[in-house]
Amino acid sequence: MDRSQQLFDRAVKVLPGGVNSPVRAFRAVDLCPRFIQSAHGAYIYDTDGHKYIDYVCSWGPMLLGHDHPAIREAVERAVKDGLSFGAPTEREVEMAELMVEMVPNIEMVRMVNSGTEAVMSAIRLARGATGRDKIVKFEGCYHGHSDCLLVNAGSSALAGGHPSSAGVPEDIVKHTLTAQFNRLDTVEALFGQWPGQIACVIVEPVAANMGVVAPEKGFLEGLRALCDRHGALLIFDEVITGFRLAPGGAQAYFGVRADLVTFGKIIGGGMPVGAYCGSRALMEQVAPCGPVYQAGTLSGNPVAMAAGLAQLRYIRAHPELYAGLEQYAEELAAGMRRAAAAHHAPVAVNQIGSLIAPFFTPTEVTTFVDAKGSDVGMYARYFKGMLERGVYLAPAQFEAMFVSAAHGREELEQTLEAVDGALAAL
Ligand code: HOZ
Repeated sequence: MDRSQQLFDRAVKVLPGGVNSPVRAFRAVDLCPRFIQSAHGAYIYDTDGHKYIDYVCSWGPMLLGHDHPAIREAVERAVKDGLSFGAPTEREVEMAELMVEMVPNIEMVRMVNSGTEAVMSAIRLARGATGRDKIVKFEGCYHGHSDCLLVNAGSSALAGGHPSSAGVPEDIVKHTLTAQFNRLDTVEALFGQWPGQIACVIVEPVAANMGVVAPEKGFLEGLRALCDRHGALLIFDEVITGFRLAPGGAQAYFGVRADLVTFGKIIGGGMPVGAYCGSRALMEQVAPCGPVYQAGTLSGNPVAMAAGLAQLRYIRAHPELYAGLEQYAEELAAGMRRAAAAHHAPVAVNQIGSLIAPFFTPTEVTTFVDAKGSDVGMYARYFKGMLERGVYLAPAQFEAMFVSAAHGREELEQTLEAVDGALAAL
């Protein structure tokens, strides 16, 4: 029995499903999860000494690859000064200044500890600022695990068969309205049905928790126009797209303005961090300036800020890295399509920036309905084939593949060889 299996056998006795976050249990691919020992550059290493090219990248934040020296050294320096103070530090100011400089349309930042917290707080702020209760989200979009957003959610909520969670009171979710991603008419209908009652529309500008689905031309612009017309706020959940599509995130990439923007792990360079941001007028509604309450001892944690600052400073100094990320992802996606055609495998490969998702379906995937139509059993077999060939993918269909700046020519060729072998063996 290998070490991962031994650890998993112990884990299931003391952790629900053997894990601290559902997708890691590998249930969607019907395997024992690999327990990870370490990671460096484009690679992760499991406790059994196997080496994998990593396309999970901690679900996105390892944009520069694992164990990047600039981030490691910044963390080592910060640790020497102390781990947590529950009081303001210079790094928080530097971090907020840097974010305001890099991200369009934001003037103020509130740091929190995760994407879930950021989004939950942004929704509270949108409701507080507009005096309205209803919110619009998209089916298959995932915004963390707060009560009002666990309605028709994506990611592991979807893969595990519980897109709307038990334990969430009907009274709370009655204010959550769901529309269809890339279908503006469904949003327009909700505004028609609930005039003057919708506080905000929240969207992942690229849906990346149903696989990866890019916004069609005009979709984000249309959301902006609808929100303006009806006095609602537009929230971009940039937990995945922030600092990944571009240094300015999806607002910069697509040229569409959001009223509030939420970030997650990527601004911590791998440490637990999140933030919600917006105009001064909106953000000054948050306590202690205004009546919207939100707080946290670990918010702006000095070690997490050091890691995040190092990552964002590196990105700002090396904007050329985005062209490299995109080129890698384009070549990988093109190679995956070629391999699928050669093996007569029904695969639609979606790619935008450094995000990729293969869907096991013969039709193109532009909506959640299309994504849900893909063959998850086939994805599971493909996942296993890739793992056996040294490539670590997301262990569920409804997730993204993340490329890092540490992925190079060698990794690209090895991955494409693995794709060829895994598709041939399906
Ligand atoms: N919800 C995350 C994927 N979209 C997974 C979090 C994790 O297991 O680390």
